[in-house]
Amino acid sequence: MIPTITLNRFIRQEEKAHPYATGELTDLLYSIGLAVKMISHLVATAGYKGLHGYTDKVNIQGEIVHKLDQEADEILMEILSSCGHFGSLVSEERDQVVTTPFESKVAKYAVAFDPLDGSSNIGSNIPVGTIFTVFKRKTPEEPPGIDDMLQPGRNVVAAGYAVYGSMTSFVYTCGSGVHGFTLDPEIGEFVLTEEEIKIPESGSIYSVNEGYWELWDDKTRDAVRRLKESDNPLGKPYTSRYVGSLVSDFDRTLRRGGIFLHPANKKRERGKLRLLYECIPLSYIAHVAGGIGTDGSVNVIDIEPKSIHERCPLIIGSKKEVEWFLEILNNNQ
Ligand code: AHM
Ligand code: MG
Repeated sequence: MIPTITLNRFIRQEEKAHPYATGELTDLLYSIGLAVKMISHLVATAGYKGLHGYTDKVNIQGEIVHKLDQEADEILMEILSSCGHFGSLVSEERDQVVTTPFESKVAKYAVAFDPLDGSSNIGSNIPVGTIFTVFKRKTPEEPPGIDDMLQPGRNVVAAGYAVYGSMTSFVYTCGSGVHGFTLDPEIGEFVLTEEEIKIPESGSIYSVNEGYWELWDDKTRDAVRRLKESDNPLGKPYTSRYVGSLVSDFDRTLRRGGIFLHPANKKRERGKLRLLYECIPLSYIAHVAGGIGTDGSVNVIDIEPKSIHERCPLIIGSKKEVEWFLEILNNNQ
């Protein structure tokens, strides 16, 4: 089969549907696509390039920075800076917001990314990925800054992720449909493989790190226990899958349905995952695909972020399982 629709062609077609589009978002998305191809190559060749170790840095989250985290962050930063359409940028690996000089250009967008999600799995040949969120800057007439980034998921203009696994896939949405692409390494292009992905209404998989069992509250424990028994929407035990790499766990949930959760626990009242570049983009994608992402009380895309590295509990997936889970969490008896 000759691949006829590449990622760039598809992005361009989406742009044409918006008569007032200036091409800046298109260019930004092309750049993310290019950076992701470079990171894919980096991940695939890291073993023999001696990149499977750690740097001597600790990031703002208190995690030791893997060499590949740093390299992936630099690739994204270089490529996005040279394309020039962001005013403010947030990376999991950088303490502060990166801004472009206001005088040089009135850049319209604010971008947040997790350059290499799941990097604790590197070296075990488990899929890792990149996640990104794009907002329009809130006050383009003002110099770029942190306010550009502190926007709820409902304001997202584009969100997506790449998974570097047995194949490299790229999934993104600009709000009208979630679309999936697969990297053809022979021609170096992402090729459209799924248009308008929809999360199944319900699924048969639950996905959670049960090592946190003792730290959960009773309601979370009760809901997870019922997923393993028969007192649940499926009427029989769900199958368990947990990769420990959010992009992979989410990608499976998007395609096969069911529920993924990384809830709050006694040690982490707001969970482990990061709001701006993990929970918001994936919840926005889930929302466009017909699913739900919640923190246990409200939809993640309705949360107003207060800081750039804020954390957020995440319960995400098919409507049926997520709504059922919420009923148990919010049942006062
Ligand atoms: P990272 O962005 O620093 O790699 O951390 C986030 C990762 C997610 O990919 C994954 O869902 C989660 O941490 C796994 O956490 P745990 O090992 O506590 O279950
Ligand atoms: Mg991550």
